[in-house]
Amino acid sequence: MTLSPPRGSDLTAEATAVLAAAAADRATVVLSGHVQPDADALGSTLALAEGLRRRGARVLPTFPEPFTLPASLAWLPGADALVPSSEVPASPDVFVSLDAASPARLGELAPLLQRAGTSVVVDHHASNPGFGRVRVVDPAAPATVTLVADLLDGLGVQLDRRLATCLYAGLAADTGSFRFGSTRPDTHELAARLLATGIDHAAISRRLFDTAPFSWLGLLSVVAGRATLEPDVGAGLVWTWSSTAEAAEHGLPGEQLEALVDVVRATQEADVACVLKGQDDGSWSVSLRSRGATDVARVAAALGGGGHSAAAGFTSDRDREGTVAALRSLLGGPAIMVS
Ligand SMILES: [Mn+2]
Repeated sequence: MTLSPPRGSDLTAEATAVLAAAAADRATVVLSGHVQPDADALGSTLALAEGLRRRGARVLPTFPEPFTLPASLAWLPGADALVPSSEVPASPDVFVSLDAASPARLGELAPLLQRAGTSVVVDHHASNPGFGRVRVVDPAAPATVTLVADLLDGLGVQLDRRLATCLYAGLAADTGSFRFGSTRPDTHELAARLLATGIDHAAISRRLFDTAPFSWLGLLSVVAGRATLEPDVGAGLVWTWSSTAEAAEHGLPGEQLEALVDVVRATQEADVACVLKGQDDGSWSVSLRSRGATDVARVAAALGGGGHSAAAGFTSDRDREGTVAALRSLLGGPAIMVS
């Protein structure tokens, strides 16, 4: 059986050429994922940085402030060599943005898009407006790491366990462990290549998805217990809330709020699940998930955020009720159903 060439080959050709030239010139390359990086943003950053380093580039992998990683990600190979954003050059030869749907998601690193000799944007968000000089933006890609795998192939970098661990983390996270609709035949082909390097995929998944302190169960019980079902809003809405302060009452860091939506979104009677996460500054970080009938990327975009049709988010400076009210009025509108 002959496998077709990588799907992203046309899309990645120019970026591969730019990165290969940078590596050959021993150029300085700053790489960053989005603020509060997830497994896809961080896995993409670390894998591409390591690949470029092996090809000769001077790489500085970083991410925007706050410069802290959740325990679920801090173990990824290369994470210990991440450079604080304050320590990267303001005008590197190349700046690579990974998994960031907009310049705003790069925080204080966004000016590097202009200040660098050139910029490469690698992303898969449907809401990406198009920014950066060289764009590898494919909304059909299930994860940014699949685009990074294409780039590594183009650069002639051999996948080994270290690279495959970073790529698999992003792939498993963004596909919901290959459950989401974005998973395609070539997604599994890439997973097969990654597993063939000998990675411990069970350990990766356990660390990413199935590890939480015992006190998380207490937080979950409170948050699940106050969930509200509104079956008549759009195709049904279920929402609940928590906060970094409430997490702290349970002895937990704010990162432990992120997995709550994965429980809430199982609600059969609601197409849209929403978790409002109160932040230290009083704003609400809002996670939205769809069971398929609603395009939550459009909902989030209308509220200043972005994402994918089945998983998106936004930040709200309104109070809790005001934020839910804004959400209700959008979900009741006509333009957000998946056609
Ligand atoms: Mn992603």
